[in-house]
Amino acid sequence: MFRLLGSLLLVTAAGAFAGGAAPAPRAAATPLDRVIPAPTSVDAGGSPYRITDSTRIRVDGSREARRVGEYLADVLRPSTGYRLPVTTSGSGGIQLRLGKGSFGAEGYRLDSGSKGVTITAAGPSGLFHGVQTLRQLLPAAVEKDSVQPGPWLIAGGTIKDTPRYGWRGAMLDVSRHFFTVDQVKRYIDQLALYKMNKLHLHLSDDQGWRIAIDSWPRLTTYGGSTQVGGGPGGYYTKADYKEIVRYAGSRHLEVVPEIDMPGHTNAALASYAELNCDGVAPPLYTGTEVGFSSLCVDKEVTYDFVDDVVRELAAITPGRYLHIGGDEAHSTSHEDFVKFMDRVQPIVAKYGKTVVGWHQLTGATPVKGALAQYWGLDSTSAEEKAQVAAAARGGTGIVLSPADRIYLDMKYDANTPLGLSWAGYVEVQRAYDWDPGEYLAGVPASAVRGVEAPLWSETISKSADIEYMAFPRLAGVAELGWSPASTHDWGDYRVRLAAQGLRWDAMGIGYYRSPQVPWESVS
Ligand code: TNX
Repeated sequence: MFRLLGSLLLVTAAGAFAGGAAPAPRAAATPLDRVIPAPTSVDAGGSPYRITDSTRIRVDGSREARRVGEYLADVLRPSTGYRLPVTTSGSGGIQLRLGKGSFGAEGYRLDSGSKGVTITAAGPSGLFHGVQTLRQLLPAAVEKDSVQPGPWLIAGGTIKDTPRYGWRGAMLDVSRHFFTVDQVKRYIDQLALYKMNKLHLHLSDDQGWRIAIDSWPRLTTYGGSTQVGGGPGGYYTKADYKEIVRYAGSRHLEVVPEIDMPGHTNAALASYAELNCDGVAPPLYTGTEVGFSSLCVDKEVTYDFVDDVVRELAAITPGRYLHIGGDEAHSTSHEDFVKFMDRVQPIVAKYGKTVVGWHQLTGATPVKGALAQYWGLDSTSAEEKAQVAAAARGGTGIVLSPADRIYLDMKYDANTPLGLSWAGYVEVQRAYDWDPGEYLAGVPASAVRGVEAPLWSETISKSADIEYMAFPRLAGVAELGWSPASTHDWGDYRVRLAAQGLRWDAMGIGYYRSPQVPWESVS
């Protein structure tokens, strides 16, 4: 079981002063094992490191390490007020090194002592994740955007850390309500704090088509012109989308774009009459019903359309995956659904991408290498679960998004002003307290690729809404995706989570103050 070091570790900063100037104040350094997601191993001890106005961020010669160094400097400069130059020369201070070790592609090692803090990783993603750990070891005030008094202490010891899963995702529904590039970037920054590495964008649904497709321009100019409740909607130009992809990449997240098919397509059907079986375009839709729309499975134009959309989207997506939806196709017969998926999956492969679908894809024939995203509940039928498990045993990878655990649009309780409750209320403990490795009976552990927290936006229309629903649950999802099962312990987690509240306060994130968490108040 994961054990906390106990109460705050009191350390004296005096030993950290090489120059031995004024006596340093006594201050609390955050224990190394207070981090979320819980690291794989923590070996606390030794003197702390103190960041001062003479601290430098030292990187090796690589461009990637320098980029991570600049990112760290951008995080630390506003609140410390220090210059923190990023340099390739000298020793001591904060060092970011690419090197050999058993870290995996995303893991890292952090060593802290009186002379400095060194983060070592095999690749830039590992350095970046190590930097997120370093951030959490500093006082919460480090997250403020004005100069704070410090002192800026990092407890001594070593952290070795490698993620449990390669898929640690969050989905944002930009269709039901549109979110601007800046709003998406804000969420990306928040996801990066917890070492999440996938941003799944739900780019099309009945209420709006949000990504420009040059060969079918009315998808956005008309199909993107509204949203739930009848607001103005919006869409991403290709340049906007590329900017989201670039920004996500700079935070080591891969964008997974979704075009939901064959259902959830009213915005497309309204934009082009020929996509409808009867040749008649329905009106735009601004309600919140699901399951009433379907592309016309028997028309060839449908596959020309899908080919164009997938080709253009794949061309601006450097990531490996393309999500084709497939959920709630209630107005498509089973036979048609299978026919449709048999035609569409090879199109995704043709443009070099790996298919991801909602788990209804397992009711058709997932192509080799496909991933199915499970969004069922405890109460989902044994038959449906067995179908997913059989696909998993046949080689389909599973990403877990159980709706009654990690749907971020579910209300916390009856008083939550936002969100839905069709999957029940999801309080913080319920979102955290389950094991992805053992969640679905009959699914081999090796088939589980990770976890993803969807945020559907029927009731969500601004950043403050996103944040209230995501925090604190998102941190728990991140821990499920990153930390070894052996660290999983609600009693410890809630204490670590409580400390995060101060960071969210410092960042201006308005989170849900769950009564299940012993929040710390500002000191
Ligand atoms: C189900 S989950 C949906 C979405 C809704 C969501 C609301 C899934 C694959 N489909 O269309 O927005 O519930 O919670």
